[in-house]
Amino acid sequence: MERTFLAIKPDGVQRALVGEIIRRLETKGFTLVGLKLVNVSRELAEQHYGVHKERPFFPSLVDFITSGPVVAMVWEGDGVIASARKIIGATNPLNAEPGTIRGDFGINVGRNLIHGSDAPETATYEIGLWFKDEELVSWQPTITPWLHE
Ligand code: IDP
Repeated sequence: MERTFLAIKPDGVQRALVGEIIRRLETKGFTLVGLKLVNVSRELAEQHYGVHKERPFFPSLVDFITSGPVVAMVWEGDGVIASARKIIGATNPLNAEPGTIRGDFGINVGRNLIHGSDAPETATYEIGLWFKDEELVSWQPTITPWLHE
C-alpha cells in the first residue's frame, strides 16, 4: 500500500488548522499510520529541504520550519501521494484552487501551511528521515469495505 509523508508547518499549527487538515485526509478515506508533534532541528530541516539548498529562499525556509512545532504524519492509501498533493494545492496559495488546503487558508508562498511528498522516491526518503520504523503503525480500518470494492 502506498504511503506519503505530510507535515503541517508551524503556520498551520499556530493557526489552529491541525484538526481541519487531518479531517480532510481522514474523510477522503486515507489511513493515518504515523503522527507526532516535532520541534524541527536545523539539521533535519536542511536534510528535508536539501534539494532547495541553492535557492535564495532556503535560509528563510529553514528558519521558518524550525520556528515552532510541526505535525509530522504518514498517510497510507491507494494513490495517496498524488491525491494528497491535490488536496494540498499549488505551492503558491494565491494560485491554489479553492477547496484545497492552501487555496482555502493561505495567501503567501512562504506560509503555505503544509508539506506533502511529491513522488514515491521522495516519500520513501522523507518517511525514513522523519520516522523510525517502530513509530509507524500498520492497521486495517474497519471501514475499508465501504471505501473499496
Ligand atoms: P511544494 O511544497 O509545493 O512541494 P517546493 O517547490 O518543493 O513546493 O518548495 C518547497 C517549499 O519551499 C514550499 O512549500 C515553500 O514553503 C517554499 N518555497 C518555494 N518557493 C518559494 C519562493 O519562491 N519563495 C519562498 N518560499 C518558497
